[in-house]
Amino acid sequence: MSDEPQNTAALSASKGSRLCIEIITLFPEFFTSFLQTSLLGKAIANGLVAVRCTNPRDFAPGRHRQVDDSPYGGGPGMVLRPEPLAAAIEAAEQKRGRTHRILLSPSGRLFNQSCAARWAEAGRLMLICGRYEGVDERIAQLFADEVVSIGDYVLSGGEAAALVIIEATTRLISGVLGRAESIVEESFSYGRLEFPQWTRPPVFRDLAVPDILVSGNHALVARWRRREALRRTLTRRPDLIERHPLTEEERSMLAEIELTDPQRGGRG
Ligand code: 6GU
Repeated sequence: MSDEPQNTAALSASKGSRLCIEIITLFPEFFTSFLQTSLLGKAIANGLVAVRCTNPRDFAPGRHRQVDDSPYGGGPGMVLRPEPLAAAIEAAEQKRGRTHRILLSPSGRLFNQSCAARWAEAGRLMLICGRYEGVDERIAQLFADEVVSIGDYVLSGGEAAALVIIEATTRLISGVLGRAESIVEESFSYGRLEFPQWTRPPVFRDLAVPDILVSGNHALVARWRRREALRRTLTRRPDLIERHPLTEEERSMLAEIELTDPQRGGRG
């Protein structure tokens, strides 16, 4: 009875890393290729980030190791029993230390960039993945520092949400990303979508790259990009404008946007 399945124990070293993520999951194999891939894989190999999986099934009693049961009060589906989850959480922390514990649930508060920024500094983070129709409420009461959802849609379990959170959080740890990528980062925090980008060829299927981007006038390019970022935000995410009101420059850009494109958007 091990709380460190071989496939994931090999993925990380937990001492001295900037962030150690403990995952409580019935499906540790879900994470294997993700954790070996690309920038995150490198960060783990370099010891910047450590990830450990603990499987509640390893702590479930009996020959059948049953982790779920039918809900009190009736209704369809199964609910995760509290004992195996509690035992998995406590075993991980007894071995490697207290964590900031996050229960993943569609009924949680919405995850966003500022959660990612906060958790990147937490040192030790625990992501508790639910499954089936739910998790016994006493797990939230006894263990969760936060209950978090990644959006208004339903997933069959917390595993895909954990991947999202791991990627968004670890890319904020210095050394995980290259310098160029970290600059792009900042834009979400100030409440505007990214400006559109082009690369070669200069014409693709009759669509040309905007002239200004090849003008060599850096100040004009920068202002044009701020305007196009505003245009996109107005069309696709008006809620961001409400939370981050227009600057004086942006108010002057509004007239230009309406002139250039009365429908403000269309495709793309
Ligand atoms: Cl964290 N879990 C599940 N099961 N569904 C979700 C979610 C989490 N976030 C959005 N939908």
